[in-house]
Amino acid sequence: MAQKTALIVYAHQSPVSFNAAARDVAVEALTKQGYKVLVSDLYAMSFKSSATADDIKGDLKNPEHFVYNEEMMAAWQDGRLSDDVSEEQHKLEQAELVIFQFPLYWFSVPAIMKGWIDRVLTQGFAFTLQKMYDNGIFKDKKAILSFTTGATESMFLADAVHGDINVLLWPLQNGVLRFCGFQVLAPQIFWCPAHSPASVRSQMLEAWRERLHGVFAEKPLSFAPTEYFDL
Ligand code: FMN
Repeated sequence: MAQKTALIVYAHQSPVSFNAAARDVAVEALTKQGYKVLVSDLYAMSFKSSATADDIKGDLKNPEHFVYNEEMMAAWQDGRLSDDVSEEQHKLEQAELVIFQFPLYWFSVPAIMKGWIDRVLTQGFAFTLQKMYDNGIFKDKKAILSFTTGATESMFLADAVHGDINVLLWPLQNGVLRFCGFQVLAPQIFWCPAHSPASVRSQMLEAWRERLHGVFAEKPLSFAPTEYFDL
């Protein structure tokens, strides 16, 4: 049987950060289960975050009016995407599980990871107007947002200062992941590791390791089925 593959898309500048430790735990736990683990270390790769015409090799279809998604779709079809985008797409194709590991920046992913989303999940490759949500291209793949926060859990409640964490996860979990068909597993949230004692940080990492041992049996989060809507 072919070896299963997991991809960790990782965004942190420091190899001694909590995020790096969470990545290492995932690499170890998944490798132990026989998975081939690919890591895209975005800062180490100096991954380009801006979606521009440089992502396309050869002539543009319409240089007078550049439309990024249309040019990217045409380039994907013709094998003219830049090498960095193609390489990430190739990793994603192989992966049954994708973990996005990042520190929460402004209620979202860091810009470098948003760049990965903008540039790698091109129309045609990651979705079409017919293939999205329940019928999405990546419906056989699972994805997890695994992230650290600066704030505490009690600050991210519906009646607390930052509001319900699920509200800010909606664009990423529904608008990006589920839109492309991914089965979205529960987010892994490491609350405020920078201000937690070492013992709490170790417990958080151990809980992550423990979770990853059963991760392939986890039931995905439920979203409203596409058939509820007129598309
Ligand atoms: N923490 C939050 O709880 N909410 C935020 O919206 C948020 N935005 C941030 C934006 C920037 C640009 C930076 C640098 C930090 C932000 N933080 C925010 C704090 C980081 O999430 C926190 O420092 C990080 O998760 C700690 O993980 P680390 O120890 O691995 O660096």
